[in-house]
Amino acid sequence: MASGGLPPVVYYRDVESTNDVALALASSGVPEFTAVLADVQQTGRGRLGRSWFSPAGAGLYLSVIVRPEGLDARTPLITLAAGVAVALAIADASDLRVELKWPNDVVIGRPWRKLAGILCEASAVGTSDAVVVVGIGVNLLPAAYPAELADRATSIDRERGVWCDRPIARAGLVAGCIQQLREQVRRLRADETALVLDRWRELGRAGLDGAPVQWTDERGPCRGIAYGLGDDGALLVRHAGRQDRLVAGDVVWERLSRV
Ligand code: BT5
Repeated sequence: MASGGLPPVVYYRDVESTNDVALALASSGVPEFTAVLADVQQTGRGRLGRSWFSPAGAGLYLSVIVRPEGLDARTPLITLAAGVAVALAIADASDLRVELKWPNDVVIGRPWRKLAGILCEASAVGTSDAVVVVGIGVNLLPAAYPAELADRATSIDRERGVWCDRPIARAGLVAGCIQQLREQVRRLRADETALVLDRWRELGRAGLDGAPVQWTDERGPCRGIAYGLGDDGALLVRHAGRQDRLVAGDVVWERLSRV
């Protein structure tokens, strides 16, 4: 189906992972921002080999094809741009006050609960067929989360609570995510990267403004203070009297996320 001038959205009822379908589709030459949408995923995945709980009908499982042509060194910023896009699309569709947790989880409340996660996967890097698939999982309706997620995950409809007289408009949110992603990637291409990063800083300010954090790197477990987002997308932290840049991995916010 195509709507409102958007590239095609290919719909499946049941898939292993929408990212796999999109990666396969990308090699067939479909236009940029072609998307794959499913009702349920059997093996939805997160980063670092983790899984994404994807129950039937309760979430949005969407993968969008981005062609990094013209982005060059800005290609890694697609992951932050995707966080901005999904946070803005959710806020627009639901009026919820969502926030970003580095690098691109969409979270809400105190302590943070995760409303949406994003997994960017690249293929054919360095060739003219290079592609980045932006996989977006958004929890729409309350679901029977596995025990380890019960107090860390939430859904749009749960957060809207009494204000919610009808379920979130799924098609509108799909279109919003794709349009916002297209806009944020356009900004990266047009050398308006600062606009994307400043939007990220606004949405993520609670976690940047002197927030105590923990992470693990080659030196072992570390503690520090997060104080900003670098222009290359790194999380800036003060640690043991010096300044560090975290470029990947997991960070725990001591006062904001559940440790
Ligand atoms: C992510 O990974 O947050 C990326 C999730 C991307 C999912 C989409 S769905 C469409 C596309 N197709 C796919 O196969 N994947 C993408 P990460 O930051 O590693 O977070 C994963 C962790 O989030 C898990 O280990 C759980 O702790 C938690 N989690 C799993 N399912 C969740 C859910 N439905 N809601 C909230 N948290 C969840």
